[in-house]
Amino acid sequence: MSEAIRTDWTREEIAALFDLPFTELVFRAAEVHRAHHRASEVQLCTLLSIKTGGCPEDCGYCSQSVKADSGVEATRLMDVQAVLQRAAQAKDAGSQRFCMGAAWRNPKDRDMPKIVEIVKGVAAMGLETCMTLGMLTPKQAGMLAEAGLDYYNHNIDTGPEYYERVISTRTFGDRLETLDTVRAAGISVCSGGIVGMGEMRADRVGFIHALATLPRHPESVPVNALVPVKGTVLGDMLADTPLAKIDDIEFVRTVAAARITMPKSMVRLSAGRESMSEATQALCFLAGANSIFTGDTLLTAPNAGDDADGALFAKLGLVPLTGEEPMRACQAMAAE
Ligand code: SAM
Ligand code: DTB
Ligand code: SF4
Repeated sequence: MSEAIRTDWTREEIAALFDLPFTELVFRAAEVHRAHHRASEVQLCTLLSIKTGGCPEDCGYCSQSVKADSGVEATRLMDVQAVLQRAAQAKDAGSQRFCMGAAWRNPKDRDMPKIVEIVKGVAAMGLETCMTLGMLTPKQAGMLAEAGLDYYNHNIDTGPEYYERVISTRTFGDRLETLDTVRAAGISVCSGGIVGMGEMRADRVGFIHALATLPRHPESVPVNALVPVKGTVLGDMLADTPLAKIDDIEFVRTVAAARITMPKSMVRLSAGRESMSEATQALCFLAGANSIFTGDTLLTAPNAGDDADGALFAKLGLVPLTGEEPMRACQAMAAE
């Protein structure tokens, strides 16, 4: 089971995983999960939007695009102290990683000193740090690395063929370039995407394929279910064609394919949990998801909330992942 980590997956192989009988697929994913992680442990991450709305990009799913009529108010970049206060609250609530998002196409150089201060402050609290700020220059990535940033989130969102149907202001290639820049700076990569944007299964195969064939797999792979926001292109499309909503079983298949192809990565069950049943979430954990966002809010959209998550964890016998790296945890268990 502890086969070598592969980055040479073919689309045909990944399509064949999706085509497996559901129980066979989930069983295989659960086997891979157990070989590389402690299956009852789930990483808790907290999100904060440090700069909301007014984004010049036209991502069809996003409430923060200037093109969306979503009612999200544009704000300026938060003050360092205000961010640190929210990070402290997240730590008190048991979060391991603090993920900060900005509605930018890319940060401006004049924003960087404040961003650097924020990274240093959050890291000093003993939290893992993650930022998602859009495209980066090598110089900006270097500044983040030097500040001690642990992870950079930059999603490829969907398969390469469907990308231009969702976003026109940048290309799939632009996304890959920033991922390269982040890697080259020595920052760990968080990259995933969104399921349920009206794409076909072949696009979901292409999405997993693109991640699983990167020279190194992203350390974190967020799998979001589209949160349909009124006033966004995709939110409105979904409201008009409810059948386009992703089927729960197909969502779980996508999680399982991510787990099997990227065995060591943390697979994050991300946006969309607030409208997912406990049973679907349980299937996702069985299929290898081992990370979630906690709290009542994602960036602008509602999240499941700590009370619901506490109850779910108790019901399923899940526990928060502690600071120990999953692989080291596995090896320690094997040595016992
Ligand atoms: N502006 C930066 C960027 O796009 O890289 C960072 C923030 S952006 C909001 C982070 C990610 O959130 C997007 O890449 C997308 O995958 C996800 N996201 C945004 N809106 C979403 C929605 N309505 N449903 C699900 N995921 C969403
Ligand atoms: C990711 O893949 N999902 C998070 C995080 N990375 C930045 C964001 C989800 C956003 C959901 C919609 C919203 O809150 O506006
Ligand atoms: Fe801007 Fe990011 Fe939203 Fe796209 S996903 S509109 S880049 S904030």
